[in-house]
Amino acid sequence: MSKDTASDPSLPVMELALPTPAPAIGWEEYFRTNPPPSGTEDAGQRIDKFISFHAKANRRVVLVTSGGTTVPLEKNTVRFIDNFSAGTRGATSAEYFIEAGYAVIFMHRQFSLQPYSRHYTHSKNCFLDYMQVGPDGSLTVDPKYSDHMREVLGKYQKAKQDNLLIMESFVTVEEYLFLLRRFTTALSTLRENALYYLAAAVSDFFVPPDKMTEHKIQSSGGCLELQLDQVPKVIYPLVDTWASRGFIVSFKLETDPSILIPKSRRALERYKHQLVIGNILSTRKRVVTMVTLEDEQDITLSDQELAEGVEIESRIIPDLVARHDRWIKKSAKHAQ
Ligand code: 9Z3
Repeated sequence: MSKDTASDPSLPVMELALPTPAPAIGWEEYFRTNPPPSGTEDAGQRIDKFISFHAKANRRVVLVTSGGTTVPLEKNTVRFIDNFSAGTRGATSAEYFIEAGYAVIFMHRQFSLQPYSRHYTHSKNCFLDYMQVGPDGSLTVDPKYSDHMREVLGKYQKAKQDNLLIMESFVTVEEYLFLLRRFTTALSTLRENALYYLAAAVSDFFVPPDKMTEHKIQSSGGCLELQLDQVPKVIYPLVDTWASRGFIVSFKLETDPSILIPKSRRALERYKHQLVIGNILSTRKRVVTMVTLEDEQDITLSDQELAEGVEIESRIIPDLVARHDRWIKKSAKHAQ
């Protein structure tokens, strides 16, 4: 709350404004006091089936989270706060994981980019621009695009035929948290064969249901002052319990390059997972840094590679697969 408003009781204060900062809620209390959003269990059962299908084939499975979460400000939501992410990182990575032989659980923000279709959605072209009508009235793909489309279509159909991709969506941070717990717990049955690739941009702050207005906030109430509670850091239980034994990769997004590596390393020390991929908002498509407790390695694309359309995920995923190989071998050695 701003000083002026706090000291002048005659000024209107919205229902959302709180006088003192609320203490951060722990993850156990969060899950105890919030009911699971509808659809969580149905999605969980679809994922159970997918995992057991691939467990029989002894195939590795990766959970890719992708896109940004929203934080609704009203129960009947008109307004919400959003986190930045188009879903490019997650959708692109999912394709390269499939190419590397993994089955992919793609947990994404509704309407953000998806594997394969990403080549044609959210682009400068409307999908109709890829079509043409022949002299006989038949509808075909414009030959300018057909080579590329044939290649993408082939990969998409193969992924579908081999049941290598399942997609489930979230919108709010609450839906994200409940799905994440459900899916990681299910995937942990694969132990070291599971990889967790947490690329979604997750809100750090939210309005808990008991502090949320039922109806649309009225502008007639004056300035809107918001105080948001902290979202519980679920990466603690994720590493410790839900996904234990799997290879866990989180992303760190910063805008100030000078804090990227220290903050990535601090996350590793705190949560004790295997790898943080650090990226800077403005250069995220050209350079990322693979940070472990021991070292850090940049993956960088040259200007020429960028101009040729090389995607940085085509370098990130093979690097991760090699790390995951080593993780599996190391765990097998320990077990002997
Ligand atoms: C990322 O850092 C992703 O690489 C991007 C991808 C969101 C930058 P796009 O989808 O963008 O290609 O447009 N994801 C994680 C972002 C995040 O919120 N990280 C938190 C943090 O940095 C930890 S969960 O503290």
